[in-house]
Amino acid sequence: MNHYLKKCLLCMLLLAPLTATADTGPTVIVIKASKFLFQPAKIELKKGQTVILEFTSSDRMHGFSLPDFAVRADIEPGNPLRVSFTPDKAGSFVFRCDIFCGDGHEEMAGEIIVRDGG
Ligand SMILES: [Cu+2]
Repeated sequence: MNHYLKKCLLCMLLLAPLTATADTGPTVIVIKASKFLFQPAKIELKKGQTVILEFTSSDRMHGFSLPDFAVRADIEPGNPLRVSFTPDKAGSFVFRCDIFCGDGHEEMAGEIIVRDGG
C-alpha cells in the first residue's frame, strides 16, 4: 500500500506541470509574415515567461530569425508553425526574414523587447 501511494504521488508530481500547462497555457502570439513585413513588427515580452510564437505567411515562403535567442523558423503559406520561446535576457532584439522573398526582403524585420519581470 505504501508503495502504491508513493507511485501515485510520483505520478501526480510528474503530471502536475502538464495539467497546469493545459489549463492556462502560455500566451500564443501570432506573427504574420507577408511581403515585406512582420505583423506585429514590435513584440513585448517578459523575461522568463514562456510564449508560443505562431508563424503564418499570407503569400510566400519567409523565414524568421532571432539570432540572440537561437530561434529560427521557415514560414510556409497555409502551414502555421508554432515555436515555444522563453526569453532569458532583457533588452531589445532584432528579428528578420532570412529567406529571400523579393525586392523588400532586406527591410523585412522587427523587434522583440524583453522586459525584466521584476
Ligand atoms: Cu524575406
